[in-house]
Amino acid sequence: MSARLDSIAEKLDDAAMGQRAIAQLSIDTPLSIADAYRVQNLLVERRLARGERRVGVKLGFTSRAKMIQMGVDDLIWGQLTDAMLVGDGSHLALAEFIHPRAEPEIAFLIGERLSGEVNEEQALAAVRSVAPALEIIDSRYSDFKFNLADVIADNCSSAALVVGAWRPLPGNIGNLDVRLEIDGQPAQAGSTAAILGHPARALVAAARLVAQAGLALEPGWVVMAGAATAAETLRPGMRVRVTVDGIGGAAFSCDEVPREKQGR
Ligand code: OOG
Ligand code: MG
Repeated sequence: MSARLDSIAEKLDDAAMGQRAIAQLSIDTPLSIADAYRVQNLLVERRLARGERRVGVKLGFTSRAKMIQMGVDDLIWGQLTDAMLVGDGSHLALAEFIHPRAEPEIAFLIGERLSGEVNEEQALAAVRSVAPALEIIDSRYSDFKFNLADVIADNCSSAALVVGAWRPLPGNIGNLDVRLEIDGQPAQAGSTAAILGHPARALVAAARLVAQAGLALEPGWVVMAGAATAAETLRPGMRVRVTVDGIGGAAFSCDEVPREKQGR
């Protein structure tokens, strides 16, 4: 293990734990994509060493809306742990994050081990159920500014996720309306078709990418397919809901931020 990469992982971990943004690495510590994934692994190892458990993976930048919002041009994947799970309908403590945003997604629950080169039919056959989901992303970099290597090292801005009720895969998930509401008002609208043309392709990509890292999508794991629309910045007291036609909804509300965290 490279001490240099581990010290970068430590810096990112400290930033997340202390809710303090750091400068993007590419300014003075540019990383290759391969090294960025090594840093991500070291970062996740730190979480596992604290007792967290792997619960799945997430895809990032599977939609044009997200690529455009963040100014990047390739698919990325990150790792999810149980500490990131937030119950549907519950409160999110904003003080635990730096500058969190929410985005509407769909989540797959893996029923059968999936890894390597698979086609869309094989990928969907390995799925036990599907759910509407909200991802809470929180870049550890100032102003949410990063390049691909930066964001990969930062475990793809993973911070928390809210997964709605699981249900069997409906007949066709290729073009379902996805809506994000804030305080009861429409904020973002899209379609599952925005996710790589069809969200099954996110599963295909996840199976291929984890295999390159010597892993598999394991039964019981969650795969977040990536946001169908741009993300929205969270503010104290906000109520956030996703609705995916034919799949259902999921929601959370933001707590008020304690006084000492205000004005950051
Ligand atoms: C990186 C994470 C991207 C998605 O769904 O596209 C992502 C970020 O936007 O900070 O989770
Ligand atoms: Mg996401």
